[in-house]
Amino acid sequence: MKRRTLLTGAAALGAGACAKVADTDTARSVFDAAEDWHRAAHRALANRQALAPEYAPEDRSPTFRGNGSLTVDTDEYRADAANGFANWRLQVRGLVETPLSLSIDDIRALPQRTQITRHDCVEGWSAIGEWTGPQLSHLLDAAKVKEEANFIVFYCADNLYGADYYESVDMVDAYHPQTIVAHELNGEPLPEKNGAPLRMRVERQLGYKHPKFLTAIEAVTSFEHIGEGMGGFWEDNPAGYQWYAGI
Ligand SMILES: Nc1nc2c(c(=O)[nH]1)N[C@H]1C(S)=C(S)[C@@H](COP(=O)(O)O)O[C@H]1N2
Ligand SMILES: [Mo]
Repeated sequence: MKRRTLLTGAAALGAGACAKVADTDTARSVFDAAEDWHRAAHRALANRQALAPEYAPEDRSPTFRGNGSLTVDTDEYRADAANGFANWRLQVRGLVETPLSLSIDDIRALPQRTQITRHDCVEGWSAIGEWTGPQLSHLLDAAKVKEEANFIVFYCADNLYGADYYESVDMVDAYHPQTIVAHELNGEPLPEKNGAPLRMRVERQLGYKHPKFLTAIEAVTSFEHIGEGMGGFWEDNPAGYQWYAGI
């Protein structure tokens, strides 16, 4: 959490230290530089924390297409689906004080957020849908993420072109209010093609950063050791999509 430390440091300098050290020209220019830097950093962070546009119910696309994996091609998934996903568990693990293993009922019992947003796929299509689920921040707070965690990694049940789908985001996106673990689309349980029973919505990012068929959430310092080390399925792929896909 270097960024947080730096922000705190700059804020502390701005708040207290100035009165004592700003008596010389040198100290003054150092102080001004810190002030400028702090303002710029704060502006950048505020921009990352801004909400994605939300839409009205009548704006929802008549059908929300499925893209990439449309199911999970395993007997286990078929059995889970036939059973209403009663056996599905979402693990919250890694750099946390209290690892969690949550059922779909556990997920439904948390405070819920519903948001109607536009999904933008890098391949050039968009759709508007209404998503419901708990904010990821609730799960992270319940598990008590440790200070040294820099990223949250999402693991999925599906394998696409021979690699397991996964994704990762930084802590700004992880704690963004519109980052939710969705179990409903347009008021219905998530359809299989859209990632049943759980998928992430990371509304300030392009479509490939919204992993479907979610099985685990892991807090890490670095994602170098996961997959090919680039932080996600499409980032690892020769197609080479960017890790940061902010919109
Ligand atoms: N597990 C998993 N998640 C995934 C994908 C996938 O193939 N597998 N495709 C991604 C891409 S590229 C997009 S655009 C969206 C598509 O979501 P949808 O199927 O609900 O339209 O899911 C993303 N999440
Ligand atoms: Mo996509």
